[in-house]
Amino acid sequence: MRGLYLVTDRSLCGKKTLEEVIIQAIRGGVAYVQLREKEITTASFVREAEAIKKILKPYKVPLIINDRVDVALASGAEGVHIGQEDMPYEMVRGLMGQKAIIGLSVETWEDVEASQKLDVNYIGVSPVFPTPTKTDTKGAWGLEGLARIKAFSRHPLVAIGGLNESNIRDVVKAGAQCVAVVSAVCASSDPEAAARKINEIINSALR
Ligand code: TZP
Ligand code: MG
Repeated sequence: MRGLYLVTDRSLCGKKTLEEVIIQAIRGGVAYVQLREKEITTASFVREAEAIKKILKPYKVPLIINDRVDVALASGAEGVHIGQEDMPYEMVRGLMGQKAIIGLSVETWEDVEASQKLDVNYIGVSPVFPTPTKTDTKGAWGLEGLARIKAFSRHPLVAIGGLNESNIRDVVKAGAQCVAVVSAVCASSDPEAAARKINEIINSALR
Protein backbone atom coordinates (compact mmCIF):
# COMPACT_ATOMS: atom_id res chain seq x y z
CA MET A 1 0.00 0.00 0.00
CA ARG A 2 1.53 3.22 -1.15
CA GLY A 3 0.23 6.59 -2.26
CA LEU A 4 -3.13 8.28 -1.95
CA TYR A 5 -6.18 6.33 -0.80
CA LEU A 6 -9.57 7.95 -1.34
CA VAL A 7 -12.38 7.10 1.09
CA THR A 8 -15.72 8.30 -0.24
CA ASP A 9 -18.43 10.33 1.43
CA ARG A 10 -21.30 11.20 -0.88
CA SER A 11 -22.65 13.79 1.56
CA LEU A 12 -19.51 15.90 1.03
CA CYS A 13 -19.61 15.89 -2.77
CA GLY A 14 -21.87 18.96 -3.07
CA LYS A 15 -23.30 19.34 -6.56
CA LYS A 16 -21.05 16.68 -8.04
CA THR A 17 -22.05 13.03 -8.11
CA LEU A 18 -19.87 10.54 -6.27
CA GLU A 19 -18.89 9.07 -9.65
CA GLU A 20 -17.69 12.47 -10.89
CA VAL A 21 -15.62 13.00 -7.76
CA ILE A 22 -14.07 9.54 -8.09
CA ILE A 23 -13.19 10.01 -11.76
CA GLN A 24 -11.59 13.38 -11.06
CA ALA A 25 -9.70 11.99 -8.08
CA ILE A 26 -8.33 9.15 -10.21
CA ARG A 27 -7.13 11.66 -12.80
CA GLY A 28 -5.35 13.35 -9.91
CA GLY A 29 -3.55 10.09 -9.11
CA VAL A 30 -5.52 8.28 -6.42
CA ALA A 31 -4.15 4.73 -6.01
CA TYR A 32 -7.05 3.09 -4.08
CA VAL A 33 -10.74 3.88 -3.71
CA GLN A 34 -12.75 2.80 -0.69
CA LEU A 35 -16.50 3.03 -1.04
CA ARG A 36 -17.90 3.96 2.35
CA GLU A 37 -21.68 4.11 2.69
CA LYS A 38 -23.45 4.35 6.00
CA GLU A 39 -26.92 5.41 4.97
CA ILE A 40 -27.98 3.74 1.74
CA THR A 41 -29.84 0.47 1.21
CA THR A 42 -27.99 -2.72 0.38
CA ALA A 43 -29.58 -2.64 -3.08
CA SER A 44 -28.21 0.85 -3.75
CA PHE A 45 -24.81 0.00 -2.26
CA VAL A 46 -24.40 -3.02 -4.56
CA ARG A 47 -25.50 -1.06 -7.65
CA GLU A 48 -23.14 1.75 -6.77
CA ALA A 49 -20.24 -0.65 -6.13
CA GLU A 50 -20.77 -2.33 -9.52
CA ALA A 51 -20.85 1.03 -11.30
CA ILE A 52 -17.70 2.24 -9.57
CA LYS A 53 -15.93 -1.04 -10.20
CA LYS A 54 -16.51 -0.46 -13.94
CA ILE A 55 -15.16 3.09 -13.69
CA LEU A 56 -12.00 1.97 -11.87
CA LYS A 57 -11.21 -1.05 -14.03
CA PRO A 58 -9.44 0.69 -16.96
CA TYR A 59 -7.30 2.62 -14.48
CA LYS A 60 -6.42 -0.57 -12.57
CA VAL A 61 -7.34 1.19 -9.32
CA PRO A 62 -8.49 -1.37 -6.73
CA LEU A 63 -11.95 -0.98 -5.22
CA ILE A 64 -12.21 -1.58 -1.47
CA ILE A 65 -15.60 -1.78 0.23
CA ASN A 66 -16.04 -0.45 3.75
CA ASP A 67 -17.45 -2.94 6.29
CA ARG A 68 -19.49 -5.09 3.91
CA VAL A 69 -18.03 -8.37 2.67
CA ASP A 70 -21.31 -9.23 0.93
CA VAL A 71 -21.20 -6.03 -1.13
CA ALA A 72 -17.52 -6.65 -1.97
CA LEU A 73 -18.25 -10.18 -3.18
CA ALA A 74 -21.34 -9.19 -5.13
CA SER A 75 -19.56 -6.35 -6.94
CA GLY A 76 -16.24 -8.07 -7.60
CA ALA A 77 -14.34 -5.54 -5.49
CA GLU A 78 -10.66 -6.23 -4.80
CA GLY A 79 -10.91 -5.67 -1.08
CA VAL A 80 -12.73 -4.93 2.14
CA HIS A 81 -11.89 -2.54 4.94
CA ILE A 82 -13.06 -3.73 8.35
CA GLY A 83 -13.27 -2.07 11.73
CA GLN A 84 -12.93 -3.72 15.13
CA GLU A 85 -16.68 -4.36 15.31
CA ASP A 86 -17.09 -5.80 11.81
CA MET A 87 -16.79 -9.41 10.69
CA PRO A 88 -13.58 -10.95 12.15
CA TYR A 89 -10.53 -10.91 9.87
CA GLU A 90 -10.21 -14.71 9.45
CA MET A 91 -13.81 -14.99 8.26
CA VAL A 92 -13.33 -12.11 5.85
CA ARG A 93 -10.20 -13.77 4.45
CA GLY A 94 -12.04 -17.07 4.11
CA LEU A 95 -14.82 -15.44 2.13
CA MET A 96 -12.72 -13.04 0.04
CA GLY A 97 -9.78 -15.32 -0.74
CA GLN A 98 -6.00 -15.01 -0.53
CA LYS A 99 -5.64 -12.33 -3.19
CA ALA A 100 -8.08 -9.85 -1.64
CA ILE A 101 -6.88 -6.64 -0.03
CA ILE A 102 -8.07 -6.68 3.58
CA GLY A 103 -7.51 -3.65 5.76
CA LEU A 104 -8.24 -3.34 9.46
CA SER A 105 -8.70 -0.16 11.51
CA VAL A 106 -6.65 0.09 14.71
CA GLU A 107 -7.99 2.50 17.30
CA THR A 108 -6.14 1.34 20.43
CA TRP A 109 -2.74 -0.14 21.24
CA GLU A 110 -4.47 -3.46 21.98
CA ASP A 111 -5.82 -3.41 18.43
CA VAL A 112 -2.29 -2.86 17.11
CA GLU A 113 -0.91 -5.79 19.14
CA ALA A 114 -3.75 -8.09 18.11
CA SER A 115 -3.25 -7.21 14.43
CA GLN A 116 0.28 -8.68 14.51
CA LYS A 117 -1.24 -12.16 14.44
CA LEU A 118 -3.42 -11.40 11.42
CA ASP A 119 -2.31 -11.47 7.79
CA VAL A 120 -4.11 -8.24 6.98
CA ASN A 121 -2.78 -6.30 3.99
CA TYR A 122 -2.61 -3.06 5.95
CA ILE A 123 -3.75 -1.49 9.18
CA GLY A 124 -5.63 1.80 9.12
CA VAL A 125 -4.26 4.11 11.82
CA SER A 126 -7.53 5.71 12.86
CA PRO A 127 -7.73 8.60 13.38
CA VAL A 128 -4.33 10.28 13.23
CA PHE A 129 -5.94 13.65 14.00
CA PRO A 130 -9.46 14.46 15.24
CA THR A 131 -11.87 15.01 12.34
CA PRO A 132 -15.47 16.14 11.97
CA THR A 133 -15.90 13.52 9.20
CA LYS A 134 -15.95 10.68 11.77
CA THR A 135 -16.63 11.44 15.40
CA ASP A 136 -17.32 8.00 16.92
CA THR A 137 -13.59 7.37 17.38
CA LYS A 138 -11.54 6.55 20.47
CA GLY A 139 -9.22 9.55 20.39
CA ALA A 140 -6.46 10.46 17.97
CA TRP A 141 -3.04 8.79 17.62
CA GLY A 142 -1.15 11.94 16.72
CA LEU A 143 2.22 11.80 14.96
CA GLU A 144 3.82 10.15 18.01
CA GLY A 145 1.26 7.38 18.07
CA LEU A 146 1.73 6.80 14.36
CA ALA A 147 5.53 6.61 14.76
CA ARG A 148 5.13 4.18 17.68
CA ILE A 149 2.94 1.90 15.56
CA LYS A 150 5.44 2.13 12.69
CA ALA A 151 8.26 0.99 14.99
CA PHE A 152 6.23 -1.96 16.28
CA SER A 153 3.98 -3.25 13.52
CA ARG A 154 4.84 -5.67 10.73
CA HIS A 155 2.02 -4.27 8.58
CA PRO A 156 1.92 -1.44 6.05
CA LEU A 157 0.22 1.59 7.58
CA VAL A 158 -2.57 3.61 6.04
CA ALA A 159 -2.99 6.87 7.95
CA ILE A 160 -6.49 8.39 8.14
CA GLY A 161 -8.22 11.23 9.94
CA GLY A 162 -7.82 14.98 9.59
CA LEU A 163 -5.23 14.70 6.83
CA ASN A 164 -4.71 17.46 4.29
CA GLU A 165 -2.01 19.29 2.36
CA SER A 166 -0.72 20.94 5.53
CA ASN A 167 0.09 17.80 7.53
CA ILE A 168 0.58 14.93 5.07
CA ARG A 169 4.32 15.40 4.77
CA ASP A 170 4.70 14.92 8.54
CA VAL A 171 2.42 11.89 8.47
CA VAL A 172 4.51 10.21 5.77
CA LYS A 173 7.71 11.07 7.62
CA ALA A 174 6.21 9.50 10.77
CA GLY A 175 5.81 6.19 8.92
CA ALA A 176 2.72 6.06 6.69
CA GLN A 177 3.45 5.10 3.08
CA CYS A 178 -0.21 5.42 2.28
CA VAL A 179 -2.49 8.29 3.21
CA ALA A 180 -6.29 8.10 3.24
CA VAL A 181 -8.44 11.19 2.92
CA VAL A 182 -12.16 11.88 2.78
CA SER A 183 -12.92 15.61 2.94
CA ALA A 184 -9.60 16.83 1.49
CA VAL A 185 -10.71 15.36 -1.86
CA CYS A 186 -14.50 14.80 -1.66
CA ALA A 187 -15.26 18.29 -0.33
CA SER A 188 -12.79 20.05 -2.61
CA SER A 189 -14.15 22.28 -5.37
CA ASP A 190 -11.50 20.64 -7.58
CA PRO A 191 -10.99 16.99 -6.53
CA GLU A 192 -8.50 16.36 -9.34
CA ALA A 193 -6.22 19.23 -8.32
CA ALA A 194 -6.57 18.32 -4.64
CA ALA A 195 -5.64 14.69 -5.28
CA ARG A 196 -2.72 15.68 -7.52
CA LYS A 197 -1.31 18.06 -4.92
CA ILE A 198 -1.63 15.54 -2.07
CA ASN A 199 -0.08 12.84 -4.24
CA GLU A 200 2.89 15.09 -4.96
CA ILE A 201 3.37 15.71 -1.26
CA ILE A 202 3.26 11.97 -0.49
CA ASN A 203 5.69 11.11 -3.28
CA SER A 204 8.16 13.82 -2.39
CA ALA A 205 8.04 12.81 1.29
CA LEU A 206 8.65 9.15 0.35
CA ARG A 207 11.68 10.00 -1.74
N1 TZP B 1 -11.91 6.62 9.72
C1 TZP B 1 -11.13 7.21 10.62
S1 TZP B 1 -11.11 8.88 10.47
C2 TZP B 1 -12.17 8.80 9.13
C3 TZP B 1 -12.49 7.49 8.87
C4 TZP B 1 -13.39 7.03 7.80
C5 TZP B 1 -12.65 10.01 8.41
C6 TZP B 1 -11.53 10.80 7.81
O1 TZP B 1 -12.08 11.90 7.14
P1 TZP B 1 -11.22 13.19 6.79
O2 TZP B 1 -12.24 14.13 6.18
O3 TZP B 1 -10.19 12.78 5.80
O4 TZP B 1 -10.66 13.72 8.07
MG1 MG C 1 -16.26 -0.07 9.72
